[in-house]
Amino acid sequence: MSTASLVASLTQLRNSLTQVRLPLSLPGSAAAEKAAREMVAQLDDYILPRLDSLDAPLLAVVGGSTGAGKSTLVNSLIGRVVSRPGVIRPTTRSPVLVHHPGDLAFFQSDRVLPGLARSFGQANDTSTLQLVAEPSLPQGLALLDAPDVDSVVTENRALASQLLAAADLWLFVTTAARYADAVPWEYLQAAAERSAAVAVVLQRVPPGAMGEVPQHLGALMLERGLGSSPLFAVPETTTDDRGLLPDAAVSPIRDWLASLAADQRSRQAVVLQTLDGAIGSLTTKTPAIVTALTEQGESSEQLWHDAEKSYAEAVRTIGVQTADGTLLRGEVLARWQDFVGTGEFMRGVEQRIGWLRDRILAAFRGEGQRAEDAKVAVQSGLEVLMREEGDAAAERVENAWLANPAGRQVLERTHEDLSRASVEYPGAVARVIRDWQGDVLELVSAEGADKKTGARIMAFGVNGVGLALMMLVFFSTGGITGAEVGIAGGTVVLAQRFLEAIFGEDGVRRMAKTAKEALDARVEGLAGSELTRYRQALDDLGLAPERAGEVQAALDALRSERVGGLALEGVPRPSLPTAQSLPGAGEPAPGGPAEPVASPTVEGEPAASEGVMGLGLGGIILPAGLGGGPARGFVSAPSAPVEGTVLDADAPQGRRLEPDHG
Ligand SMILES: Nc1nc2c(ncn2[C@@H]2O[C@H](COP(=O)(O)OP(=O)(O)O)[C@@H](O)[C@H]2O)c(=O)[nH]1
Ligand SMILES: [Mg+2]
Repeated sequence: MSTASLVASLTQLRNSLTQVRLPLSLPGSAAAEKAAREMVAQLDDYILPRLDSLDAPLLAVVGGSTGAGKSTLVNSLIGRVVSRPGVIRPTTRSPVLVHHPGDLAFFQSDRVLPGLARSFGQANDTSTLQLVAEPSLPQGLALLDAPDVDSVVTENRALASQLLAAADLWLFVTTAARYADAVPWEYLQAAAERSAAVAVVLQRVPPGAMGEVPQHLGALMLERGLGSSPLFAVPETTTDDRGLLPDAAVSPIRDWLASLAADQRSRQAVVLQTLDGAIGSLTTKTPAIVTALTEQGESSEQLWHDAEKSYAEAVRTIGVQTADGTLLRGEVLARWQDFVGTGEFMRGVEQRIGWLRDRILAAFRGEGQRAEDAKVAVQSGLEVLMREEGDAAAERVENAWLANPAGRQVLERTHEDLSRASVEYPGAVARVIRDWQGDVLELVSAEGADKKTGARIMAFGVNGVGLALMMLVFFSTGGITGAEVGIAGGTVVLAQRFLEAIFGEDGVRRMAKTAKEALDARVEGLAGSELTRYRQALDDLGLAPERAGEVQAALDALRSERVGGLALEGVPRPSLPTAQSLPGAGEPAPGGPAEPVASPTVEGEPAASEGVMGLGLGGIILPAGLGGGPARGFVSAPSAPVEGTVLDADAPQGRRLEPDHG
């Protein structure tokens, strides 16, 4: 795997994630949308810039809850006040990044955290990073004092998360009084899940609790996957007039940081661990986003299906009722009978067909107002049917959508009244009927192209012939059989005989079929234009059905890039520093020199020392004593021996503990 191809697949993932829109609020969609946003931010703020310059300085972000002593810690590590400790809260102050002057270029550019402006003086907004150059800080290490993770100010919290996501190393600060609080643990848990390099600083431990509290926190860390992270316990002391802690209280932390900074391989180990963890967490978080995208698409599909189904039903109902005789009732029948003449000729149709024919022919010759009335009756009969079915279809869709959370959301968002047919519908219905009547007349005229037939049609008038054809259509599935002929049936038989006399039996059958198909097609078109309202409402959601596949493809590409974890071309994975490699860490442990020291042990559980995957420095580190004088900063580190001691729960405070091999 080359860095370039890893960067390419990460960029592909980034670009597809920026397109993620989950407009329907479904279970998990808000979380997935937030995750996608955060993943893009982490790619931009950290992963991509870090891959671009693996040897850039290590950024240690100091995070934790309000008043935990983050600013105090940063100041005490540096030996001067670079970040004002907060007294009045909540305050919005730009986060302070302390760096070696030689590393300025790395932090001044938009290589990391490109969304934040840079300032060299105090700034008071959450979109600026205040840069402070500090010559005593070792080159290759920068400290960032982040806002409170539990700030009451939303932007502060968001910025704290963003900064922690951009950290090579988290220096997580908590206090003896509040280390069990939920919010900081959510962050620590998240760090553990993506195996970010973490060190925990436990502030303000009362002298009497030195044996117990760090041990308990260590056990919690071990339980939650942070067993390989070092835990620094800082005793409760008074701060000096500048608000700094005594040097001895923080020197183990400073020495540890300095030793990391001094050793390029250790630095790289930290970077690779966090980077690998961050990339790994992208691959574990992405499937939920693909699922969320798929679910949005499926919901929208389901809603579209509901709409289509309902309109298909309307089309079917109209199709059936324009053929089964339903229409040949009331006005249509009355006007048709007015037209052809009523009364006695309805009797004995079959026997007296010859007489009837003469009667009908006579009636057709007399067309005029009566033909017009019958045509209007046909129009309004069809209109009533289509409008009723149009409203019923809309109502069915609305009910189906109301029964579905996604449907309710679409109904709420749309400006259309989807509870009934569209305002254009009645006009469209009238047009469709007129057009169909036009189709029928055209059909009749076309048949009339044949001279003999044409002459007959002319004799009766195109309108009358067309009307007879419509009557036939309306009863085409009515199943007329001699014995069962009712009044409607009788009139239709009349029409049929009449038409057969002009066009012949086959011709009539063919024309009736063509006319019916033309009607069905027009009704289908009508439903289609009503359906556009639903299509529009769903399209307005802005879902892109191809998105899920794109994100999945990017994920697959990334997965195939990092089979077996991050191992970059030309960047050998360094072995991680162990406690023994720290200056002054004492003799190697008798059982195994490579083991880290004194992981917090919990009864019945294995010591964290068995997993040397983290910083390789799990364990609890206590200060040796508090007589160390005022804060002195990094100047003399790391040549001075580490003053920290590693806690043994059973040993008196301040004595070294040999590794626990139990
Ligand atoms: N006595 C004492 N005060 C501390 C200690 N650490 C922090 N403080 C005080 O606690 C308050 C909050 O500290 P600060 O560093 O601003 O916390 P932050 O919100 O995490 O940055 C300040 O007034 C500090 O002076 C400590 O170890 N001992
Ligand atoms: Mg602070």
